[in-house]
Amino acid sequence: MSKTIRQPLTLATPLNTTFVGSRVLVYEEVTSTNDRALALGGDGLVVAADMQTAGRGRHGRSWHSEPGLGLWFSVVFERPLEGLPLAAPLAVRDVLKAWGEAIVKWPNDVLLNGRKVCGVLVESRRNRTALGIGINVHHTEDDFPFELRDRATSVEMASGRTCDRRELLRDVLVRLDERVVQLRGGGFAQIHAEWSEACRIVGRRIRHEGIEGIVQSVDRDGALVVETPKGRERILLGEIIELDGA
Ligand code: BTX
Repeated sequence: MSKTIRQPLTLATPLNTTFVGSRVLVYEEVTSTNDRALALGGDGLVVAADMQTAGRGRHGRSWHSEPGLGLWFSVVFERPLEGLPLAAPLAVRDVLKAWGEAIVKWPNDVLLNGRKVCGVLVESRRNRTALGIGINVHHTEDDFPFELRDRATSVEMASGRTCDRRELLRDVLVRLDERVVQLRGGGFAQIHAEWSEACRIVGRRIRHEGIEGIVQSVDRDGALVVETPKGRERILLGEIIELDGA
């Protein structure tokens, strides 16, 4: 059983948010904050942990969660919320702009100065959804496993400045709340357009599992609609290789 509440991650000031952060629980150790969030439930609940023993990414990949060095947290939503996987990276990007060149990489990574600093994982069980966000904060290059060193970064590595995880968590939760208010208020189309623009993928030539073509648009689910010599293809999952600039 994991122990609760470790001081460094508690939130110093009230969030004054509408939905996100109705409760905030900080654990020393969990398997995955998404697991804990889905088990506990409660709209707006935030579950954060200093350490995840089985942090995960998309499609069964693992998420490297070095203890104490990043923000590993999840937010619970008790009703389906279309657009959440698009809104979350926009919120993180908007906060990380203050720390370097922050961009959204399709489908929902955030890069800082060209390297992955954040990953987003949305998982649902019945009507309950957990939005999991991982942000590397205090890492130096040596804190990443060898295979990630040329692709990953942290907020402090990219900016060369010291970052307070509690302040960063608060900033992200506040931005996320604004996006959730927007989505719940019928703002899906606006968020979709903004995310589509942010990914800078439309017009690019890409390759994905033998398919090569030009991205025409991104649909409501975030899938790429690609014009290929054999007709239109839809790519929702997996890694893509960008072959040229827009
Ligand atoms: P993803 O599948 O896009 O990214 C996973 C891939 O990213 C890995 O295969 C690896 O190549 C790379 N990677 C792993 N760890 C890191 C890291 N720390 N920094 C940069 N690159 C890395 C992205 O999935 C979704 C990640 C969500 C993580 C959060 S943490 C809180 C919540 N709980 C949980 O178990 N997952 C989410």
